[in-house]
Formats: sequence, C-alpha cells, structure tokens
Amino acid sequence: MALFDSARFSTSAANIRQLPGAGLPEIAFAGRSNAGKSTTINVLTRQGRLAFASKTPGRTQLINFFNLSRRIPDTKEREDVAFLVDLPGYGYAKTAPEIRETWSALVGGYLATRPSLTGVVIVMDARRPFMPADEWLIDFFSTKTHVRQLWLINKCDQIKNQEKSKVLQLAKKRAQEIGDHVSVQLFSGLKKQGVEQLQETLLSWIDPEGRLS
Ligand SMILES: Nc1nc2c(ncn2[C@@H]2O[C@H](COP(=O)(O)OP(=O)(O)O)[C@@H](O)[C@H]2O)c(=O)[nH]1
Ligand SMILES: [Mg+2]
Repeated sequence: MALFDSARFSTSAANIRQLPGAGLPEIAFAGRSNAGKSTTINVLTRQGRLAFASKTPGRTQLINFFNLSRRIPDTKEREDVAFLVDLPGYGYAKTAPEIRETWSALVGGYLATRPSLTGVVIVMDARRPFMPADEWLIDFFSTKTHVRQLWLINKCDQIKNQEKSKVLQLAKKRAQEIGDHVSVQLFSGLKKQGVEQLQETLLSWIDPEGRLS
C-alpha cells in the first residue's frame, strides 16, 4: 500500500517533554525488546532500514516517530496523514534500573496520556507470547475502547503449523472476550508473512471511512 511506503523518519523523543505536539492519528508499536517491533515497521513500510532493527536488545531508548503522507489531490504538495511510533522495548532482564525508570516515564507517560493515540500494535514472539509485560499493556488498554489493539504474533516462522493455529485460536478467543477494539494475527517479519493483513488493519484505524484512497 502506497500510504505505508510513504513513511519517513520524522522525530525522536528521549523524554516526555520532547514529544512532538499531538494531532494526527498515531499508531504505536509496543512489545518486549527483541520481539521484532523495528523489523515489523521496516517490513510494513518496505524500507529495510527505516526503523533500525538493532541486534542489541534494549538499546533503543528513544520514541521514534515516522510520518505517513499522501499527495494532496491535483497538486504536487504532500500532507501528513498519520504517524507510526516505534517505542523502546520493555521487560528485558539485562536492563539497568535507571534505564527501566526512564522507560516507564517515557513509554508509560506516552501511552497513558497521548490524545492522538489511535491504536497499539503489541508485537510478541510466537514462542513466548503474552508475557507479564504484554499482559499489563493489554489490561491497561482493555477498557479504553477508543484505542485499538492488534496483537501481532510475530516470528511465526519459528513455530510449527499446529502450534500456530493453537496460539491464534486461543488469542482470538481472548480478544473477542475483551471487545471489538482488539484483533489478532500471525506475522513473520523475516518471511514477510501477514503484511497485507497488517496493512489493512492499520489503514482501517487511520482511515475508517476510506477517504484516503
Ligand atoms: N525468526 C525471526 N526473527 C525475527 C523476526 N522479526 C524480527 N526478527 C529478529 O529478531 C531480532 C530483533 O528484531 P527487532 O526488530 O530489532 O526487535 P525490536 O527490539 O522489537 O525492535 C532481530 O535479530 C531480527 O532479525 C521474524 O519474524 N522471525
Ligand atoms: Mg527496535
């Protein structure tokens, strides 16, 4: 989808005061360090190095904003329509206490107070989905029905087909119990599986009335 190809790095924030002014819809990518958030953004936008997929877990302690834009009809100008937001990962055992504190002030502060937050993609490793920190996030948003959730079960190339359908079925049942604002899908950033489904879901969040296409 052209909208996602338009993604460009916009800005970074190391603390809550550096966050850009809220306005256009924002889709945040949350999850444990190393779950594949950055890879997912790269695959979604078809840009190999947009959100640098670091091999060193827990290293990126910045919130990175990427703008999505479209051409204004009948002009050569472009306008921003939404942002993808790559959040620093949580719950990595080696993380030093001071980094943890910075993390909760920054990510916790962003997630709890951002008025333009349209949806959260919770990226999980299919081999160990729904870890305590994921559950915390799911819980936090469960009654906030204006914020959509997508549980992205990533690295599904690492599990057998039988396991895949089991994980998906269980997760779907839970999502339904929470409400219509929660959806779930299997994904592999490595094998680029589930990319179209991801794009469709995110587009429906940004543009529920189909005005952009
Ligand atoms: N097997 C497999 N590895 C993946 C997949 N997605 C990401 N990875 C790897 O997992 C590691 C962490 O990915 P990254 O995107 O940096 O995770 P982040 O910390 O959540 O941003 C990297 O070595 C990626 O190559 C996937 O779908 N399958
Ligand atoms: Mg990352």
